[in-house]
Amino acid sequence: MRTSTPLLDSIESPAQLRGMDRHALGQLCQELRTFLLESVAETGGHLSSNLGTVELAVALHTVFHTPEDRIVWDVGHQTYPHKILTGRREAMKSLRMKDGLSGFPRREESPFDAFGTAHSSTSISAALGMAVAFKQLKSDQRAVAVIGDGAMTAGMAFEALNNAKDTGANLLVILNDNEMSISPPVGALNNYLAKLLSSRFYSAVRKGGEKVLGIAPGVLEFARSFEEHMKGMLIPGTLFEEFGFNYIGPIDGHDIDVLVSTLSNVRALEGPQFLHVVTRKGKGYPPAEADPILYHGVGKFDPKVGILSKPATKPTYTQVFGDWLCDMAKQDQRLVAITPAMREGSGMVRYSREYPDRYFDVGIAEQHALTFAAGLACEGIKPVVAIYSTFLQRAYDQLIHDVVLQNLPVVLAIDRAGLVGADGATHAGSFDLSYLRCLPNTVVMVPSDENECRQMLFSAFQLNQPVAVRYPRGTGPGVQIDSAMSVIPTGVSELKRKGSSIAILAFGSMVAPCIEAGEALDATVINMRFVKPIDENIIRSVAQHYDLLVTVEENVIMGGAGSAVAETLAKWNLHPQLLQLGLPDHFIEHGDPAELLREAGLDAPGIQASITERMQLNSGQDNQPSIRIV
Ligand SMILES: Cc1ncc(C[n+]2csc(CCOP(=O)(O)OP(=O)(O)O)c2C)c(N)n1
Repeated sequence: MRTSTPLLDSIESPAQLRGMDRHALGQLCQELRTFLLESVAETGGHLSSNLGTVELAVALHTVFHTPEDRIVWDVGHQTYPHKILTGRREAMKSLRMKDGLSGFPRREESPFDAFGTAHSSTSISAALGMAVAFKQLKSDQRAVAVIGDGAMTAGMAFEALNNAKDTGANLLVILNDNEMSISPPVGALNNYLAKLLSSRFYSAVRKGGEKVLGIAPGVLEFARSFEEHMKGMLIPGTLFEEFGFNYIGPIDGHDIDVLVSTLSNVRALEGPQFLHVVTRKGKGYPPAEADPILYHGVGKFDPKVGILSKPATKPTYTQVFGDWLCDMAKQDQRLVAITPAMREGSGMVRYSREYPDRYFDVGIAEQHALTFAAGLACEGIKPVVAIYSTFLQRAYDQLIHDVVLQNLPVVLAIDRAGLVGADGATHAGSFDLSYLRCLPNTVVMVPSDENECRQMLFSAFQLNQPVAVRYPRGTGPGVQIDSAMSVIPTGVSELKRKGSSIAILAFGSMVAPCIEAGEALDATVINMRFVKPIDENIIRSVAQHYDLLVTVEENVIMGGAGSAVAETLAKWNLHPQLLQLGLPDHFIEHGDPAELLREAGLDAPGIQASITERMQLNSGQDNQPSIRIV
């Protein structure tokens, strides 16, 4: 039974907020927080960060003339209050479900979603682009970037800050500082922000500032110059002032009065503004305040009870990696592990506790993570970079220029390869096989089950060159995992099933459904194990002995593992029938992972159906030349 939220229920558009008195806005925030909690508890999704942005979303939509003024939410995982206020309250039921609301802002979803985000630290660049466009168009529209202290650690955020002053555009950057990334924040910037927050001087200025910013604009200039003067006397300009921003804050991001009055005044200021807002992750829901990491991303739960620990099931690939990492670190002192701010998601919590001196959370800094690993490798250390497929995209040049070109032994443990489900297209690992296999010096392995994943990670660690092991989100077939580790010979595939006329060359997560399809079709099934080097011997052999070769991968067909097979056939001038199955040439949106795979035709019945269809097509064209997709 949902708590009643009469005021919130009456809001169909943020324009309605603009005439509301402060008391009503306070009431609205309360109802919004209640609705948010109950709604996310029913659907699952991001919780802690959204509980922290309730007042900020209300204040922004009250003060700024959205959607004409643009709000760009960094990462966008904290936009549920914004979605609820902008006509999507009812649709929250369908959050992250197929054909339902996205968990992130999307331009096609609403005119209030000014910019699509999900990968972090893009907001300042995008909002700056908008602010400069408004300047050029002589429009008085405003552009606002809302960025967390975690997202602020990425180089790209600073590249944008660095560029802003010269443009002189009316950009407002709001730093939503909750002193947390997903896990505790890392690095010097975090220490610096903590200093800004704890400084008694700033507390004083803040109190003064609240008053100052609440009074008439005429007095504001005087007050600001007084504040500038005070700052100059006591401490040098803040880092953000050195970048040419007018720094304001820190202010309490849960005090709707302070937020509305401050934002109203800031909206009237010209040039780049930087507002430091302090919020609490999980605000208003004690279990989430106490454990914001656990409540960062949640499944369904009962808010009265909180999240209960789940009974152990078969291990996820992430856990298989985390266990291997600890075991390998024990065996080899040279191992260090690096994560770009994804300790929990990458299964590294135990490792971080057992090997704190050989554990590096570098912040949301994938590019740095790769080049940092390259430097370590130059000096004989053996770095393992744990990274999601989708986030590795960001470090592609560092991978090529710093790691691969110098042939440095860096192990990439690539998680969330293939479709990821509820997070949708922004987080899908659809491209890594294509963008990795074209790189010289690189070995690319695709485990088909948990044990093979462990053995491949071990094998990768023994090689003296760049190696990627890419594994999917979630659990695998659930095979027994050998604690003993042995090397899998590079570039050698494994016969899984012997059949006739059809040979299925399966890659990674697709081996299990291919075996099922192979049973039904009496096809030979080969676990290819390596995308690079591809097993040329087996491809040459099956090309000569089977009527139809089928490649199956959880990666885009273009340039992927099937393309490696096609290139091998072309190289040896072999022309068997070839059917390439994999992800299509369009983005696959959010939804249930199994359903998405089914839609892509990559479950066992789908694979079987595609092969059958091809066989029928061939038999109907007996006198025609063979169709060859090479
Ligand atoms: C490029 C990139 N790397 C990693 C992530 C995964 N990620 C999502 S939210 C998040 C933490 C963001 O922290 P912060 O900006 O402080 O926001 P908060 O959740 O604390 O509100 C991370 C690392 C991402 N979205 N994009």
